[in-house]
Amino acid sequence: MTDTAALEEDFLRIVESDQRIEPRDWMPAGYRKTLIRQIAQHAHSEIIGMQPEGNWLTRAPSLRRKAILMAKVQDEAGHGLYLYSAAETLGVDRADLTDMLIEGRQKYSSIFNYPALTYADVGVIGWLVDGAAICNQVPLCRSSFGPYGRAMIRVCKEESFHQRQGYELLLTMMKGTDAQRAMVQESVDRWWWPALMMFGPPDDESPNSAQSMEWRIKRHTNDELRQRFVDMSVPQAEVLGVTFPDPDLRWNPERSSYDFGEPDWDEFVQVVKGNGATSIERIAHRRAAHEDGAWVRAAAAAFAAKNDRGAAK
Ligand code: FAQ
Repeated sequence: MTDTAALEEDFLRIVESDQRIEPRDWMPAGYRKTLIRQIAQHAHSEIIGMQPEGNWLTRAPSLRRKAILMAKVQDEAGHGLYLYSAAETLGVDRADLTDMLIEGRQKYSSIFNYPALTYADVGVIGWLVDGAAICNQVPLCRSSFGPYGRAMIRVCKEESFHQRQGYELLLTMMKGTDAQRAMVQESVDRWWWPALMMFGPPDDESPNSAQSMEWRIKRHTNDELRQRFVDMSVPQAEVLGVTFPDPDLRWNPERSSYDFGEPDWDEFVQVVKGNGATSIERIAHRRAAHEDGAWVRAAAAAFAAKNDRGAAK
């Protein structure tokens, strides 16, 4: 057996016995590449994902709502930072990842290419977008790569709070006026299908799933998680008093699950290609924030260099 074959066998033994691969362990080049792609895309999503709700911070209807929203948006920044740190353990530099994002060479979640048009969107993003994120990310806590799985544990705890604050906001609005109830329903109508698309393309069109499942980076397929999300969301919608814009949504007693319609996959492809309603604006905003922050990075680097010189004396 060659050295590489022995290393690969050892790697697979660790993965298949549900132990963790750590940054200094040997790993196949494809495993490293897939993780960098997925973790970077995930980190970018958290950072770009601050924008739709961040847009409402100055217009929150009360101090309480503002404090909650500010905490949530700051949490998303934190998630981005844990994830960039996890990616860095694989030998990439977060500055390069940021460059790839703002040059359009790396993706971020399709969901953040839709605008947040009303205050109900803040609640619906918490309920459905964070809800979908949790559904996808709880299994990632058991991802085979140690730093990613451990980052996910904390992220999921915080996402649970995000989901609850969104649902609580919507419950409050649904107890309000007819105009508030109509605003919630209109928002649900716009976000439902994009939320289903967050889970990625259908399994038979998902080029990465099979290998990522074998490596236990992903623990469930895109369609399995999409189904789990639908099953979890329908009873929540009933309690809230809203409906989902899908005439094919109905309980299937044989499967003990809900049947549901097909998302518009052409729209998904267009959004992922950068043709979403807010795609240009999101990247322009991220680029401007990055450029505006250049002085902070320069100051931090100068401070670190000064400390290094002090330590060397
Ligand atoms: N958007 O072969 P697959 C959040 C790409 S949560 C854009 O199935 P994979 C919290 C995919 O990268 C949102 N691109 O890929 C929050 C691949 O690209 P390639 C972020 C998508 O990786 C809430 C190609 O399509 N969560 O931010 C999408 O096996 C509220 C083929 O797809 C994560 O990133 C999409 N929706 O499965 C923040 C979770 N779906 O190969 C603020 C971690 C697929 O051309 C406010 N990621 N693509 O480069 C994952 O679990 C997986 O990467 C999937 C995709 C499931 C997203």
